[in-house]
Amino acid sequence: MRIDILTLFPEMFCGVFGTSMLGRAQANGLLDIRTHNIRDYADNKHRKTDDYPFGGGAGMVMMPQPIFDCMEAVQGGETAHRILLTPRGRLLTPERAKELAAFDRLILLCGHYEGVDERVNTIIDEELSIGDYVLTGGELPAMVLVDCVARFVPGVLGSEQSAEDESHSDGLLEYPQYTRPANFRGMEVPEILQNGHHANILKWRHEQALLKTKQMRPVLLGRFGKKTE
Ligand code: 4HQ
Repeated sequence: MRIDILTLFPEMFCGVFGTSMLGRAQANGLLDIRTHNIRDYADNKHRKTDDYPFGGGAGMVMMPQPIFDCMEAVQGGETAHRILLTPRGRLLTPERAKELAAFDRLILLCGHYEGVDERVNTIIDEELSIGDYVLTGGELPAMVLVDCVARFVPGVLGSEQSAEDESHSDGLLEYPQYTRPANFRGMEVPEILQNGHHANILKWRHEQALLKTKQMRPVLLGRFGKKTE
């Protein structure tokens, strides 16, 4: 899968996708992540990319011209699913991330300032938000999206590991995990994990996941149609 990121601040991405799982996925050819500086496409002599909002108001708005030209150059006549990161988009969910992982090409547009000229929406397929808070730009949301989607690209996670096992995939939060030592500063690993049978361990983990979800995110139980008793 190829992912192009259109941004005014490509330096923010330096090193982010080169290490750990995504670094390996890129080395293996599973992922190809490229950043593009929107400013390089500004056709005015000062390479200006933003301007005052029509109608007045605080802040600046990203101009359509550099974004349109950047998008056209990067897309290059191929098909790609084009996403704008914005707090007014639909919330990114694990279900949507899994669907996005099936595209051959994604193009992510990171907005800055007070937002982008509304006409940019004519070259966007989908608006996505990573949460109901406002950040200074769409770069961090783009990184979150890339990471979240990449986990669903076959082969990106380790050998037998799959994104399906993880938190949220069954609608529940993760059960508690332990590693050695069995006793750390007097804190014992639950007996069942040390000596329990596999079926009992699975049952215990499910119960713990339900409990944790009920405590921390009760709304998730309703959303995935889970019973709490
Ligand atoms: N921003 N989820 C403002 C976000 C955001 C979010 C991106 C900040 C767009 C103009 N994006 N710019 N939350 O806060 O996606």
